[in-house]
Amino acid sequence: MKDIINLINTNNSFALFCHISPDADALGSMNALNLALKKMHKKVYIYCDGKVPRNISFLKVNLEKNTSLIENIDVCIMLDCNSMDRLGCYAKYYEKAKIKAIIDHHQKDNYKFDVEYVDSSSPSTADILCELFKTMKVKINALIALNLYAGLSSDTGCFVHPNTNIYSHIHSSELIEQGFNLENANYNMFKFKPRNYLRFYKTALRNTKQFLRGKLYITTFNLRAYRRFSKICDESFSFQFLDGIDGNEIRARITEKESGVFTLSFRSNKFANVCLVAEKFGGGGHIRASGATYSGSLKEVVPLIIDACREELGKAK
Ligand SMILES: [Mn+2]
Repeated sequence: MKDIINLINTNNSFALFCHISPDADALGSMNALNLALKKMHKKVYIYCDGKVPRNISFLKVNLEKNTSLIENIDVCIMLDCNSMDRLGCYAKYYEKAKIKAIIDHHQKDNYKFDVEYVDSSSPSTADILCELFKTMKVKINALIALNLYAGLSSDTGCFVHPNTNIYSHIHSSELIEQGFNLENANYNMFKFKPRNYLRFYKTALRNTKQFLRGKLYITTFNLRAYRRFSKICDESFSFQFLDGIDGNEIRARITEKESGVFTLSFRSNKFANVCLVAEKFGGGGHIRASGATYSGSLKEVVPLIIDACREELGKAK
């Protein structure tokens, strides 16, 4: 933390980056740091390869598109991710940075950054920033608090995932004290469903199959289904309806985003380490939530997923 504080105190301009297909922790953390640095009269631009999901538009994230601004920046910081490929189209700009820094809570990658503030035991990047701001005595206003709350509550699944700890609750209570609209934030993040949700739900249900005697569910969206639903519905919804079914441990989602290119996402309930499953496909993430990309065909990838999950499930007694 000392190094990050020193970095902030000794530089004046910052470009912040978070991961592709951003979630509330990626965008909320990045925006909270953006607002805090601006309060310290720093020049800050924020970049993300992806749209702000509709249900977190209340975070008021204003993404910068002009990449020529990055050229004269002192420091580039990536948040809530640990590798270049997670930055999507902005990786090449980050790579050219004078000083490369990272603030993150994922398992550390091999890449060497100039300044690193990584705590993989932390439930969210937002929690890490809560500690940083406290130490730096940054006065948090309601909008900064809202962005941090969104990050820490979403990465803990509204305080139910096993990563939830006493600090998630302590930080959250300190943030709520700043007086943002808590009811609105929780409604949008944890209850909101898009208008055409039922159509999406029916298709998702039809495209879900059970394997390994129900321990594994795989939901598939081919290119046609993806194109139809990406307009109406954030894909994260496709996991929610399968949450917590007795006897199930792993849920996998295969989404064909381009012809022959599949995004693989994994979630586990209680014991399976789906980060190891994703790593088999060159991806990564957390023990309970992970992802990867696969190029090939659906016919090939389904048995590979089943094998990888069988091996992971076999480790449990
Ligand atoms: Mn996160």
